[in-house]
Amino acid sequence: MATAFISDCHLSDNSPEMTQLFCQFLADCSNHADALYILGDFFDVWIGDDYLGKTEQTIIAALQQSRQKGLPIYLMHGNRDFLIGKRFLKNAGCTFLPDETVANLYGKPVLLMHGDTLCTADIAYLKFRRWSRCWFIKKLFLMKSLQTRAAIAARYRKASMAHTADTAPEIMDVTPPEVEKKMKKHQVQTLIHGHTHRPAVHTLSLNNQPAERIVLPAWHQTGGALLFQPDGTHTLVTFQPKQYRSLFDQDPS
Ligand SMILES: [Mn+2]
Repeated sequence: MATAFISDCHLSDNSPEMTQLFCQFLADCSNHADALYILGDFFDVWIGDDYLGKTEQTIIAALQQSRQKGLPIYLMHGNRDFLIGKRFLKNAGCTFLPDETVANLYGKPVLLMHGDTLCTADIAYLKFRRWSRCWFIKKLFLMKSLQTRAAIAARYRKASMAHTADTAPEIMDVTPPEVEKKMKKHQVQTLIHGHTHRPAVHTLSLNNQPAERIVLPAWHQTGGALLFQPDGTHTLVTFQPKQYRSLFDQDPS
């Protein structure tokens, strides 16, 4: 058994092969994993729990099925899908995790984050984040028609792409002092996050002890996950659409 972590799947009607790949991965997890953690940007955009397109419906049905099979599923907001609300969580059978949650992984405290707040050099984004997460801004947005919300989301998406293209890569990455600050605050030696789309295991020294920061892969052409074993060892894995094979089938026989 192992615990699986994913983030940045960016599921949408534009990439049905990734939705299908996620469903295969999820079915695999419900047969073999202890739990699944989704650390944000699961969906490419979320304009409200009342919008249920093809992708949303497929995913809710699949999550529900896995939940019924006994797989605990945890979900954190990302910067794209922070409007996921109670109705979705209930329908899908997911437990909500606030950003900066310390999970107990087989006895080891591990800090879980989406990762956007670690990129403190990107001041323009952090300003937008503060504004957009304001409860009344969210409420005002959700009061608008689905059509208007979709149009606003598309406009922000365009602005965000322009911002990404205009901003130096190091500004879009995490700032090491912020990583250390968060890890010290939560007294952990392991941090798992997504968002930057730069999958890696970074080792660092914290309080004179070895520590690590694990960055989850984004789902572009391939899917990817972190598998965390009960003994604390872990692997980042990737898998292809149309040729999915169990990630857990390692029984020597
Ligand atoms: Mn993100």
